[in-house]
Amino acid sequence: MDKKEFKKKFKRRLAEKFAMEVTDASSNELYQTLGSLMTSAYSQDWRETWKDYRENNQKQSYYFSIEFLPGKMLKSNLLNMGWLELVEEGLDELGIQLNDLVEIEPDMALGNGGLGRLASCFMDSIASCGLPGNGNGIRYEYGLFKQRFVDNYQVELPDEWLQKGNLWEVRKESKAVDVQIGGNVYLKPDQYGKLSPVYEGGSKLRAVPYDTGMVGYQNKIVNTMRLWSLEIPPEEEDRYRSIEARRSFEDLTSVLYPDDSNEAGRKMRLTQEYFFVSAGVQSILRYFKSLNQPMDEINQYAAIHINDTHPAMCVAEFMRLLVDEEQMSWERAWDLTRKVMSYTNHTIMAEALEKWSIDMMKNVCPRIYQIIEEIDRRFVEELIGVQDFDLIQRTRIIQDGQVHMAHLAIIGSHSTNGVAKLHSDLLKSVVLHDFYLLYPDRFNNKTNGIAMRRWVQLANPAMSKVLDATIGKTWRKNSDDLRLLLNYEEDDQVLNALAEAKYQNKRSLAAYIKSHCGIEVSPEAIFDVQIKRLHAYKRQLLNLLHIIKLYLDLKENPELPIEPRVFIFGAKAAPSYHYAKSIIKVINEVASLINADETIKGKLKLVFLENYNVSLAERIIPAADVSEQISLASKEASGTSNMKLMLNGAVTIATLDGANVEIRDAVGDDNIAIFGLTEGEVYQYYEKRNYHAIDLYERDTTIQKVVNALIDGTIPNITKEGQEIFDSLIKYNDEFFVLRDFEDYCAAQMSVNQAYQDTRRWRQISLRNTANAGRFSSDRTVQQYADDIWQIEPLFAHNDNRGVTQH
Ligand code: T68
Repeated sequence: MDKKEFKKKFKRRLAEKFAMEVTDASSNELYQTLGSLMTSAYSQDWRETWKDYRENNQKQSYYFSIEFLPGKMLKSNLLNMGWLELVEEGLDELGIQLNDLVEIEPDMALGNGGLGRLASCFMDSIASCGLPGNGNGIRYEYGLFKQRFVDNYQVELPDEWLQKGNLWEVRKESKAVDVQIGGNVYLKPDQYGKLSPVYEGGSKLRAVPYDTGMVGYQNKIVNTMRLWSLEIPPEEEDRYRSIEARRSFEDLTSVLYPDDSNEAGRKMRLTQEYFFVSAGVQSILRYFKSLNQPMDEINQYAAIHINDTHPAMCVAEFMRLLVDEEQMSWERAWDLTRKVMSYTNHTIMAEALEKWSIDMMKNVCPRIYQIIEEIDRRFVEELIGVQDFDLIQRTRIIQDGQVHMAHLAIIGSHSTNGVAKLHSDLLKSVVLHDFYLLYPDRFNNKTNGIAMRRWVQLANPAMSKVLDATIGKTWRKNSDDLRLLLNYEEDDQVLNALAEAKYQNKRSLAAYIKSHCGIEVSPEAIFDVQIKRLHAYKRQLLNLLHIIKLYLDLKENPELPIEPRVFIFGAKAAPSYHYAKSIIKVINEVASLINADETIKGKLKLVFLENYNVSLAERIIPAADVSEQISLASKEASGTSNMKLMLNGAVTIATLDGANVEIRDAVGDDNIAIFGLTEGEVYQYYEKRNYHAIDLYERDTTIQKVVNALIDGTIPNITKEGQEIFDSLIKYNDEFFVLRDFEDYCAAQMSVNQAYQDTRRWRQISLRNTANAGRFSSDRTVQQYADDIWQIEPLFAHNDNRGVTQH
């Protein structure tokens, strides 16, 4: 399609859909028109991709995730379709700005943070690598809450993302399935003595899939993300006549649980989990049966991936369908189940390791509980006398009245992976050590990655242009080619061009900050960024204490030779996470204090941007000079904002945690500021129990001064919160070693400050960060999953007009 044709089609579609001309239409009408042109253009490829998979009996992977966090899809789809430039120019000629239409689309925010965003990066990469893989999740009516600040406190508002409809989804009524919830199940012998389940009571939920096309990067592949929505089956209408009954039914899948890295342990959450697991597994089996292949070979057609433990019931549901519905023997079914399933662990935080009480599970999915009980019984039976008794007790699925979901996922699958080298090592040596003893071959690492297309090509067109002009365009398909940039580290023209792109991005972020927060920041200052969920282990507090120190130092000596800095935060706290919300309040109050204080001559600014989400990340990341990755070593499984920021040329201040270790390896010690305890040192403290925060406080006058500022009135309006945070450090012994790492962190900050003063050197460091980020592409990650875990292959074109781009 050329520009002329696009404009013609656009005008025609607008007339058909709205009986309007361009000049009369609202941005929303124009957005709907463009979207409808796009979906009709890629649906042909979507249908053909699906047909090709089917006709080739292609093995497919199914990524089960309770969260997906795609953000906006308009530009990403345009880019992947190869339409971006053409549409941008064509619209411009019609007097329409593409970016105005982008604003209309709500962020699709069906996830909390890293875990959901990773799932969406994978969806983009799987399609872009031409791999046959699908997503399976929940179509929440409300996404992650919208964050507002009122009196510097976080308040949460509902995210009604579906209010104006969703362009990209297709409701597939014909593919609906029913999910049985609650009631009683008992086993009854049939005429041959085989036990079959008989269900009594309970209710039936109708699961209706909404499919969204996952458009691959200029390769004609369109995969499917399938999100399940809950409806009342027509035959059950009578039970839901009252408003309350209807509401409590609909509530089941209407909201995303806003707790990241923490289990709420509520019955509704368990229902959500079973709902999308059962619907997804049933639909996989139904598709497989339509292929008329022997059930025994299903592992050659399907790979089911369990993204964290939330979908771990896939193991039991798959067993249920094979044994109860397909009459397969337990042994054969179990063998297949393990071959089909694989599992990724995303955390070592104890409170996030999901467990459900037996009672609750019996209540929500009684048959699944029976099956888990049988898996557990056989697990013990097989190992007793072979393995150490205590080891068996520690690894079994059911313990102390609780079902351990990670145990179910590991025992019922052939692969368990961590998300960065350090994390995978810790799984083997500490967190899942017992399982590593039992199944050493199942453990492996798959370091996370990010969708380069979104995080450079879309988010940072200014830098992309410089890259094209410097190293050619191949990096757009093969991110390893970013390394070619290293040939230019002494080339002042390139260094300046990259710096100019950064400056441009900083100017537009500064404008955003001005219009959204009313705060004036200078694009000449260092933009220092920490963007991630608010959590004690991520240590936003450490960052804040350093800011307070700088502020106090500047108050004492306004001539202090530091580069002007703008500290930028973006973070949501779980609504029930009191401590995290107190940190937000204190950061906001410190911001009010600092930003209004003219005596420090604008050397320091602090901005907490409201409602951090994917779209805001796309604005902040290209403008960042410094990336804060300062979690306590051993706590952050991987992190992914660290990768996005380095890719965009930010210099990282980091602990040796998660993927930071691999970023350090990629760029070398001179191009990153490492500080703080190592994971080994943290474990030593645990073992020896010899950390005493109060000693540090009493000994170190700087720490004293800074920590006291929380309670001595220096910062207004934080009487309660300041005390709470003070107590967490001093009275409750600083669980995340903030004070222990403080001095080292300040030194790292100082070294960054110095490096920035040498402009040329800084630009070189920044270039090296971008140049070495190629390995963190999620194209690489999903290819590793495809090769090592799922054993799926790209579909090769078997007719001429469906060429597949190889990566
Ligand atoms: C994150 N986990 C890890 N969890 O914290 C991060 N948890 O290090 C890693 O990079 C990322 O996963 C991808 O691997 C999460 O984001 C959650 O969001 C979550 C949600 C519900 C329940 C528990």
